[in-house]
Amino acid sequence: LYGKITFTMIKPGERNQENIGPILTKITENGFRIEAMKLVKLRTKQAEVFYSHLSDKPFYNDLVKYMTSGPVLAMILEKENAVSDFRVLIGDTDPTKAKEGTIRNLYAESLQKNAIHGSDSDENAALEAGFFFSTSERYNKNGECFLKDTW
Ligand code: YYY
Ligand code: MG
Repeated sequence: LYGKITFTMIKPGERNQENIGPILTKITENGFRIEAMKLVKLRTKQAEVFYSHLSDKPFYNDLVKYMTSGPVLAMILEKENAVSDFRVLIGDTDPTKAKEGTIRNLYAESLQKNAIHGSDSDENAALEAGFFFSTSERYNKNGECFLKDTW
């Protein structure tokens, strides 16, 4: 499992909601399998914990406010080299620097409202996946629930 999953969320906002279809198409066309998915509105505390490693940054409070302003579409995605391949697919954090055709290049509104999150390491992918989903909400490619004995 380790190395084969990444965690993502389509960020809040009207524009992102409108683009959910095209963004999901990009993701699945690039070989990622959806292992888990749900629309969920984060509580302030949850967003603070999710981004706690950025708590000393000047943009932290605004980031937490934005990320709790509406529901996010949270997903666990499976693919070989999921974390690094997905970071390539979403593009640079700053959409003005994101390569053409990347999700952030196509759909971001600004540096803050940059359309989508992607885990930055296998360790964080596992942590973030567990933060949003229980094992009973995760499905392998045979459509089976990720119960303990199948991991
Ligand atoms: O991993 P990634 O999302 O690409 O960037 P991070 O450095 O982890 O920052 C998380 C999040 O914070 C970013 O997606 C947008 C926002 N942000 C910001 O609002 N202003 C910055 N100068 C840097 C990041
Ligand atoms: Mg990050």
